[in-house]
Amino acid sequence: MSSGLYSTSAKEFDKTLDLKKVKPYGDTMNDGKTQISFTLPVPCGAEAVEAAKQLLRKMGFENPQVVFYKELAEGFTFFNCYGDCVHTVDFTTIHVPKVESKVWDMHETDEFIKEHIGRPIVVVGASTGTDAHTVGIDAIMNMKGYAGHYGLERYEMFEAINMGSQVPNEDLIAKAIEVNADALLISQTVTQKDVHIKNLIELVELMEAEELRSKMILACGGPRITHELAKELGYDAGFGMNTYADDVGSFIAQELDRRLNG
Ligand code: B12
Repeated sequence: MSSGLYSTSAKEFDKTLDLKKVKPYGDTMNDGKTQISFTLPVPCGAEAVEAAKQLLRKMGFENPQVVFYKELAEGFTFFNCYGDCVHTVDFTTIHVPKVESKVWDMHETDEFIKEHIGRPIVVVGASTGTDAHTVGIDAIMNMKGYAGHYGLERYEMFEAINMGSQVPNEDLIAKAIEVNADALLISQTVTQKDVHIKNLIELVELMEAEELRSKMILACGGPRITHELAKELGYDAGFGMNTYADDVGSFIAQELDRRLNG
């Protein structure tokens, strides 16, 4: 939803909303009500609850309340808490770099490819490196898709090859050369010790060494991926949470058209 649409509907809902001073909404506008959960490495009990409340105050929450707590394991306590956030952000100054292409559904994208490219677009996808998470790349590529949005395998005008997970960058590149891919789709879920950055950079370096980088569209995705990060790492686009095949499919179609037809 665009910020413009959001501001219109929320302002209609409550005239006290000031987009220059936005804070969390709970029961009433500007109440700052926030739910937060965390674990402390202390034994479960009254002292643990007091420690959680003191921490909430230090985090900037007024009226801190622990509404649920439970021992996770000996010496560890998990908390669900509420507090009133006193801080605000200026929503009107926020600018987030995003993929700029128009988002179409499967039929619109297929029609565009027929008309402008005239042949199926070949896409190879994988979850690379040690990353074993397959659900994200499957959501984008598999026939059944995700949340009611068909995946690229379902498209008439995409030839989609999903290599699965834990695919070494070298194998991905070999497949891309074998099938003469137009685009590569990389999924990265695990970000511990920035392993996703390492894997993503390594792929770009290998492609550059093979003089392939400019010949293929390169997009990555995952829960911690942003378009901004992807661009920084040398990718053409990055997609985060709540992405569907519609987003990346229409991006690839428009980008390939731009490259082939100017
Ligand atoms: C299922 C799961 C697993 C399963 C994976 C099974 C499988 N076949 O995929 C198993 C049990 C194997 C697993 C293992 C591990 N996991 Co795990 N796992 C999860 C879990 C619960 C769900 C992930 C998921 O499927 N999400 C649903 C999909 C649809 O969402 P998504 O991946 O974000 O994809 C969407 C977008 O990101 C985007 N997208 C994704 N990829 C791409 C690619 C492109 C090209 C595009 C355009 C878009 C796109 O589109 C998708 C649809 O909208 C998450 C926690 C959570 N609730 O998210 C932890 C989580 C991801 N796992 C985590 C961890 C730490 C691990 C392990 C390291 C645990 C361990 N110590 O062994 C191992 C790592 C194994 C490995 N070598 O990779 C952490 C990652 C933390 C981090 N930031 O690094 C999480 C967040 C859990 C946590 N809170 O700690 N895991």
